[in-house]
Amino acid sequence: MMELKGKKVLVVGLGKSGLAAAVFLRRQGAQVTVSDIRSAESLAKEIPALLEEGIMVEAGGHGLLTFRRQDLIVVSPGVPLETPELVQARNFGRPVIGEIELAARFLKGKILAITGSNGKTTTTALAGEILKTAGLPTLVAGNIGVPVVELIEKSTDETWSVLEVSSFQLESTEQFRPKIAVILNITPDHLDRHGTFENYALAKEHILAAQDASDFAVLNADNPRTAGAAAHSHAPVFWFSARHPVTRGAWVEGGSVVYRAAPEAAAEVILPLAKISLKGGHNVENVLAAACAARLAGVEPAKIARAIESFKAVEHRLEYVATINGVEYYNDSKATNVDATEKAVAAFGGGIHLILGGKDKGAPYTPLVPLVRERVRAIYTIGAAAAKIESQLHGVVPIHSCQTLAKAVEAAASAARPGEVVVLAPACSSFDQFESYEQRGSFFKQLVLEQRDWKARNA
Ligand code: UMA
Repeated sequence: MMELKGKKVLVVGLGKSGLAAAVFLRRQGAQVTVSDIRSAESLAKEIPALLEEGIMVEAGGHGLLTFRRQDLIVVSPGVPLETPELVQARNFGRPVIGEIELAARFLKGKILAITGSNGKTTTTALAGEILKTAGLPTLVAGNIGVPVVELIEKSTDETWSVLEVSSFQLESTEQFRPKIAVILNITPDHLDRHGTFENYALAKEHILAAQDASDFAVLNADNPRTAGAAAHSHAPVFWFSARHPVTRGAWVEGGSVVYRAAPEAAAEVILPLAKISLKGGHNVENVLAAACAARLAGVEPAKIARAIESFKAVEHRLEYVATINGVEYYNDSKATNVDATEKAVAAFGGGIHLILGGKDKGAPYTPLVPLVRERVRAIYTIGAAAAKIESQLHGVVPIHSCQTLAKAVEAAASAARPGEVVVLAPACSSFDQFESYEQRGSFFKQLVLEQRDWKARNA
């Protein structure tokens, strides 16, 4: 544990993570300053409470001198490490760590950490539910929406902290050492921040860096990049696969999820696939990963099965919204990259009216072509990425240029026939038109429910 009393600490970014880190550091006796590029007016809600706690605030930009004068700098996940003021501070020998790393230095108990390009929120929530069902003292946090720093005071030596961790958060870890580290899959995402796929993949694989032989790595045997990560693991590797048996770990056999702890051990049945209420083949992978991690945490198969059976989709992740005139509506606003959209499309047999677009993240949309041709009736584009999507998917299926989500829902609702589905799985982030994917998803749901009311009135 590091000594913070009297230390000058700068927190960069005043979102959820920065706020939680600043308050924690202040309570440890540090002299805390927070720096944010947003203006003082837009931080008007946060500033008075911070000043009251004795925390200084620099708003409207990052000052080179502010950064240079610190003993420690704690960065929010959304702030790129290549930000010039951070680069300069590092050149001056100032230690720079992320909010997760700060938390890791104080958190008690064991960590089950989950990363991946897709499925990490669902798998984190599910693993948390399984551990809770088994009666283990469990806290759930991280990229799922709760800064890990907030767990410090609640954690004891018995606690399992089940954490969703993103590439942004893993980029700046040093001592963050999960007892169980899960990498679900690695496919291109966030290239606008990490520059190359290699850098992005390395950030994710950093989840394994501080582990040792007493820990466990849980890796996806079906994803080429995660399978390759085994070579860097200091911890014994357990596998999960939706396609074939694994030497140790979880897989699908005879229509059931099964597990074995060692190559010579008999496979134990955890539950039949038919009892999983989550939709889509990708969720089978999430279930396999969560079940494998939970077995490694010592949970009995029957308790794992009970938690999985009663687990419903997390909001904005292929979430069922409504059925209107025989058309089902699904909100997958969290599908913020091409791979997630492929999984959403693959979850339905056909007749899909697909809403795509938002802020482009630098990866091509062409990998969608085969599935779109096979299962999608029409595409409705929105947001800044519309032109790129339209040119890359041109001629595959009809594309309607809608600009806004409201127009897209209206157009899809009037085109869809009974038995078909309307899916928001945009393959892009939301920041061109919305504050977050949550806001986009909630707005979609509101639009769908308005359609339902309108159609009911006019029936
Ligand atoms: N800011 C600066 N300087 C910069 C950039 C940003 O001052 O150069 C400021 C912004 O003005 C803003 C603050 O930083 O005031 C925002 O910080 P943040 O983006 O780190 O946001 P938080 O509210 O702290 O939320 C973060 C995660 N956000 C990101 O990684 C972008 C949340 O994940 C996470 O839930 C939360 O910490 C708690 O752990 C969100 C996310 O979009 C859901 N994650 C990405 C994803 O899932 O794809 C990785």
